Amino acid sequence: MYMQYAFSLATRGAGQTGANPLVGAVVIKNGRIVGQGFHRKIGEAHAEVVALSEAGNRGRGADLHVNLEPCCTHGHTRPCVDAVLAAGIKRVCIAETDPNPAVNGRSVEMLRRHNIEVTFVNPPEYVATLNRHYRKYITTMTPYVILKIALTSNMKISGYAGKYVTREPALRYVHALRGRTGAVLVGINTVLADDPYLTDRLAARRNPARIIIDPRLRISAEANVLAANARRIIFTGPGSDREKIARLQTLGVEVVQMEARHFPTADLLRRIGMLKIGAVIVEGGGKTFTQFLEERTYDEMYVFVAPITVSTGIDVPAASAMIERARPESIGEDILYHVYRDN
Ligand code: AOF
Ligand code: ZN
Repeated sequence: MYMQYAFSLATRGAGQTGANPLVGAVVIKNGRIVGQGFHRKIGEAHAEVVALSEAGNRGRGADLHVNLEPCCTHGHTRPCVDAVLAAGIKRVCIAETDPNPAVNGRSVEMLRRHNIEVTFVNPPEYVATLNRHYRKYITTMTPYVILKIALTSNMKISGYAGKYVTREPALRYVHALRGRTGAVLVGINTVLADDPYLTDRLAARRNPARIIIDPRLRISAEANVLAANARRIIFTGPGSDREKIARLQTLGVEVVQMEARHFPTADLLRRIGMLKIGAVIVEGGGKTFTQFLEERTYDEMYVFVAPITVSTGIDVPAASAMIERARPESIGEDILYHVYRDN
């Protein structure tokens, strides 16, 4: 029960923790909650520290329930194991060890060496999914990649039918997905054609970081996607206009210059990982989507199909092949195919 509660606290950090995990912690003394917390944002206090400081002296002899093994590393913050020892906690219940190679069971050993009981609580079903993004990132140093595309029923990316192919509630679904993922990536063609905002309109505070692939730096400084309500990152090629780069930087835009105009997605993902982004949703257009698909550098894919047909528009044959092995699900009038890449 307490672990379930720790999980629900952990999910409150979704989309905010960047390269860090989702962690919730509860301190229990004599059957009562005396402290609780979650990891709000990368760079800020860890869940255990929040919960333990709320508990204060009541932490002596108490149990700590936390979904992830406490850390023993010095990063933005001091090691949580030290805080656990200092607080006089008697028992630590965890759901999984920290897949970070720098932790990975070391804290469990350390706690046991200090005669603190460590219990693994049989994780309910969703423990495997809770830190799926983090597990990929921390073991590969590249972000978890979600592909998302909206197609007409004749499998084209609409060339003219307006910005939105799908409608509510599929749009709402995508906004929530952006908020949970924490970063959105698009190619420059999509920016020029649609001038999208790529926000999480459901929770403006959680606007995802926005990454734009723009080899020739064709973006306008006034593009909606560059609105200063989140982190904005442009990947460009060699030889892009230096003055324009400087101007974008004064607007707070991060500009990364790659060695070539065309770069493999694997290189791109390594660079995104270096920016401490743990998960990204690739929202097109067709060329960007197809490149990730063909280079097999994605982890999960969402294809929305709307009940309209267009005669022009970009064909995405790779998407039609993928959805053949997916189970369709209705989202309002649209159909969603959700698949994981099979390894
Ligand atoms: C926990 N509880 O709430 C988090 C943990 O740079 P830092 O100090 O934020 O440390 C990041 C590392 O700490 C991260 O890679 C992971 O191993 C752990 N994150 N651990 O016990 C938390 N956020
Ligand atoms: Zn920690």
